[in-house]
Amino acid sequence: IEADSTGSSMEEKPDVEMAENPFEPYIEPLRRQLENQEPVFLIGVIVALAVVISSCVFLKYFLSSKTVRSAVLLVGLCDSGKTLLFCRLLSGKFKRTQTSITDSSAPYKAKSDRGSTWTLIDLPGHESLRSQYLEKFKSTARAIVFVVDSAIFQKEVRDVAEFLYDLLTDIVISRNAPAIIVACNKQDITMAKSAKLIQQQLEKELNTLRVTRSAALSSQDGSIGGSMYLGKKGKDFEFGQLSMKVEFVECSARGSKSEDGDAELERLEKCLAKL
Ligand SMILES: Nc1nc2c(ncn2[C@@H]2O[C@H](COP(=O)(O)OP(=O)(O)OP(=O)(O)O)[C@@H](O)[C@H]2O)c(=O)[nH]1
Ligand SMILES: [Mg+2]
Repeated sequence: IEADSTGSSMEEKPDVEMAENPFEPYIEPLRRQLENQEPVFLIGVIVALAVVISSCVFLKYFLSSKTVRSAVLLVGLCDSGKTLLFCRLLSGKFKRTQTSITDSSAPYKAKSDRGSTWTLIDLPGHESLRSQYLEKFKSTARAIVFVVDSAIFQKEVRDVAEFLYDLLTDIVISRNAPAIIVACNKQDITMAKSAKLIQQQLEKELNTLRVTRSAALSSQDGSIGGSMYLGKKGKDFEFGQLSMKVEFVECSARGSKSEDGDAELERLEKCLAKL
């Protein structure tokens, strides 16, 4: 039985090969045609093919990089108001919140004529979670809303600056250069610091941090361990020196009329409309 079955399969083999190559009758005439052509014609065909292939590769890369970076991240220290801002931006309504332990996301339609839709993502601010969530979403960020509690800014300035430093010197973030919007939240509280003052104090604090942190930088291109040098060497740090645009806006996710009233987010919404 074994000999029989092997014998029959060997007999069938040439038939299968014939059937598998339907282009066989065309190959020989094509080869003859090509042999008769001028070499210049052949080079032209090869160049044209190369152009078509490289255009396809370029288009695929260009389109995918455009579509992937459509996230607007809400980041900041614990209790700065990210989750309330997230709710207000999406529905306009007030919501009681609890400290976030995971991310949440939803489509956000910008208030512009174009009406682009971005994915708004609320990240947890807790120290032990914030870097792992930033790592997860940073490459998709079209914009990063860095939320600051303006009412207790003085007390938190060092922590705020440290977090912002990590974010601004991140290699992926500085390469993609998403818009950075520093939302100086809780402006309804009387003690709240203004956006201008927060910007000045952060520039000062980041300047100091740069001295302590950059002592660790050694490589020639200024990058080591996934971080870049902040701003321009030999000059006091200013946000204008960065590759990304950094804007400071005042807002209040709670609003001056507390839970019943509307939030005050016009300037933040305007920034998001420009993306
Ligand atoms: N007065 C005032 N309170 C606010 C404002 N925004 C948020 N809050 C309050 O601040 C507290 C913290 O707000 P959340 O939105 O939960 O803060 P969060 O940044 O998400 O905090 P984590 O999830 O822990 O990172 C809540 O009690 C909010 O009601 C604001 O603009 N003004
Ligand atoms: Mg939260």
